[in-house]
Amino acid sequence: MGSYEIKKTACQFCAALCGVLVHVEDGKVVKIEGNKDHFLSHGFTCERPGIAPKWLYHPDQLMYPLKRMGKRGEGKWQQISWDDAMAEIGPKLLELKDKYGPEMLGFFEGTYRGNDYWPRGRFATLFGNPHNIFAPGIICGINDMGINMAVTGDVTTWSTDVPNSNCAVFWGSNPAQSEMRLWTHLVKAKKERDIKIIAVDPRRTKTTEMADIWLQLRPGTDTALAMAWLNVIINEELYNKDFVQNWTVGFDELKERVQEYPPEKVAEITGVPAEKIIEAARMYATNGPATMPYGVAIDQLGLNGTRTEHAKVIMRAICGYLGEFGGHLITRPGGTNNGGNFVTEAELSMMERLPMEAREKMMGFDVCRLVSLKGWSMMSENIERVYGVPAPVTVQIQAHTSMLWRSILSGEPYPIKSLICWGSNPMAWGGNTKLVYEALKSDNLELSIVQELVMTPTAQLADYVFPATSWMERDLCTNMMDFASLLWAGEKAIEPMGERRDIYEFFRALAVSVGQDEYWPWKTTEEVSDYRLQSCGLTFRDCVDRMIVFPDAFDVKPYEKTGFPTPSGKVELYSTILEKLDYDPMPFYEEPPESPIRLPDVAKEYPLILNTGGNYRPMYHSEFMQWGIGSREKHPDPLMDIHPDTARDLGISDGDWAFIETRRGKIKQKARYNDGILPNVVNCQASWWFPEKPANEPELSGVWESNANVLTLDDPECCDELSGGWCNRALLCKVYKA
Ligand SMILES: Nc1nc2c(c(=O)[nH]1)N[C@H]1C(S)=C(S)[C@@H](COP(=O)(O)OP(=O)(O)OC[C@H]3O[C@@H](n4cnc5c(=O)[nH]c(N)nc54)[C@H](O)[C@@H]3O)O[C@H]1N2
Ligand SMILES: Nc1nc2c(c(=O)[nH]1)N[C@H]1C(S)=C(S)[C@@H](COP(=O)(O)OP(=O)(O)OC[C@H]3O[C@@H](n4cnc5c(=O)[nH]c(N)nc54)[C@H](O)[C@@H]3O)O[C@H]1N2
Ligand code: SF4
Ligand SMILES: [Mo]
Repeated sequence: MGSYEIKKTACQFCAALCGVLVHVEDGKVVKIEGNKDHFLSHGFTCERPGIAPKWLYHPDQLMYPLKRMGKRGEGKWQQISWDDAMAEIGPKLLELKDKYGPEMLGFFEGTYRGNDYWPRGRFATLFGNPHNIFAPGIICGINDMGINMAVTGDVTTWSTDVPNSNCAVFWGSNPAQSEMRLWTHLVKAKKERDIKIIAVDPRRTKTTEMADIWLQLRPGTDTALAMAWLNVIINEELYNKDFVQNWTVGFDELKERVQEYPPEKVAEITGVPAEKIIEAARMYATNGPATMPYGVAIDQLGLNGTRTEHAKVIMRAICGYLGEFGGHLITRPGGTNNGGNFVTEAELSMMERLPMEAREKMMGFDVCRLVSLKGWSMMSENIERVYGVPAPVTVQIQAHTSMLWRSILSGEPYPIKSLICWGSNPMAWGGNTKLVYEALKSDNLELSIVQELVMTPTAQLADYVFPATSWMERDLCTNMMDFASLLWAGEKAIEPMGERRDIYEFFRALAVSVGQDEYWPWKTTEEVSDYRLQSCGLTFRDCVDRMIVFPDAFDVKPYEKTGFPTPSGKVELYSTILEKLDYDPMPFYEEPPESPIRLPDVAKEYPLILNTGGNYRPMYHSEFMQWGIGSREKHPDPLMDIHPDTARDLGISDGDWAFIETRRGKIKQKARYNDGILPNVVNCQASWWFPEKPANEPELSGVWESNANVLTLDDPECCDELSGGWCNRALLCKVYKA
């Protein structure tokens, strides 16, 4: 007799976590549809769940743990059991810890694909490791969260409320490709009620086409532009006077600072006419409630990254858009908005057990101070004072990635000897791929562990590769980003295939292998979820039925009851936390590190400005590159946007392969004519590799051919001083026909 079941969970192909119903026939996933009863997604899905069944059963999926037999990257593997592998790994980790200290270990994360970060946090704390987390998060929002927390205490950047907004600003983002659910809301809002839309982007996209105002700026000049908006908003008195008076400190200092950025001067820096700057600032400030979602381009500007985010936070605050529907909602850790409390991820990470001396060992502790444990400890005090629980830690902090590669190779400031990589492909995301490769190949690195779905170029260079469950094979219970009072739950649709394990079980196995057994009493995600929910009188199964716990978590102006979790209890326009961390307490603009103005001599050889990134469907970073599931068929080749006039001058026709070269290296992509990109700018897609090409050395599945990170810049002096973020945008390159 055949069986047919429908299982309730959330899609985890991206961070939107849409509620879905997974149809399972005879133990196999056959179809996925949106769940209309879901509190946030109401039945919406993008096209990715459509490719899920083919993806899940694709032959490239890993099923068993593997141990390297030959040299790194040679492709000689032996299947090994989890137990045997852990019996080798545990003693090795302890030996390295003994020799080099617990800080010798680093972790790679990606976009939080199991949506549970705390098992890594707990493991690191108990190991005595200063949370040496190296991840693209630092060029993707963690700096943004950090600056939000420093200025407002709350993380408001993710909880942007477009459906109720009168004006939405897309600054360095293109939701038409990157966030389909938000895009759907936007299209609907524009049809129904003429929501104002502003886009800030050097390149024409569907988002800029829909915008009422499109500011086409020179790449990397965003901080100057944002300061000019503030100049207009403050000098024309368009801000929310009540809010500024009652809920902020430092307004006078800010007012003085923005005088350095009159629109006329900023027009020269950015190339955007002064009238347009003024018009946009007025539109944002006078069409409230307005919202300004995060845009990842900003976080990838190196030097100027967090400073732009800083100016954006200030704008949201002084216009009175925090804690408002249609603006930016404030959610609180652990469900505290409505009295109920589940055990938060921060609590599960047991940070209180990590002594200050250990924390100070974090790679970059005194460098990227806003996001290292140095800044975190300062901010967490305020969070605990106001909310009674520690600040989120597992996605809120980050070590210095560009220091990491150098520390492996040079041993300075201390050597990283072992890496654990989970749900992440640094050979595709890391800035300056050549350096990433040298570090991952280096004999100085004594133990390299990857947990993956497929044999990525990164996994090909590891010592052990463990198979991971896809989201369809695991239970889900997470309060994503921890700050949210919401908690998502879902049940596995099918049992894990082969010997795949989820992140909890992966880190539990590692933990047991180094003697942390007593702190990991729960064997499965379901067991630990029951523990987390006990105090709410709920079980994991109850939550699967509800899908989201505490949907009433969004409170209007919750700060009126509690104040803001900052030292002063107010939004600190002049940030005392930044001041204490020895940063400028207010944002300012600097010329991008590799620009034609800063480096005119380099620009003679590399005359074009290079942006790398810009999402495209249905790929997710380096994922779904395999043929046969319906994604490569839609998007077979890597594409470079180039202005037709520029391309013709270079003898490049639409669709020609072209080389793109920077001082770091060269790749090739196919030219795509776009007469809406600035003529002196090209845009390359980011993390390409070709799973159909030969795996292992030297090709590593084509990771050298078209991966834009071969071109990107991660010199420590060019990185963001607040966060350590490196430069994927606003670089210098030359382009020629291949
Ligand atoms: N030049 C340039 N570089 C960039 C960017 C850019 O715009 N330009 N964007 C940056 C940004 S914003 C980001 S977020 C990063 C993304 O960087 P990553 O998050 O590392 O993304 P991927 O490279 O796709 O690697 C994710 C890996 O996780 C695996 N995976 C998926 N689901 C699971 C799971 O459930 N469990 C486990 N164990 N593994 C899983 C996938 O197979 C894939 O290999 O790239 C960054 N790099
Ligand atoms: N299809 C798809 N969707 C995704 C992902 C994916 O890999 N694929 N990844 C997810 C992740 S992890 C992230 S972080 C988000 C990111 O998604 P978004 O925030 O939308 O960012 P991008 O698509 O990388 O880039 C948006 C725009 O920034 C512009 N840009 C480049 N340089 C500059 C600059 O100097 N200033 C300004 N103002 N704009 C600039 C580019 O032209 C581009 O159009 O998308 C998520 N959604
Ligand atoms: S937007 Fe698409 S990929 Fe992301 S969670 Fe929703 S259905 Fe999944
Ligand atoms: Mo990202």
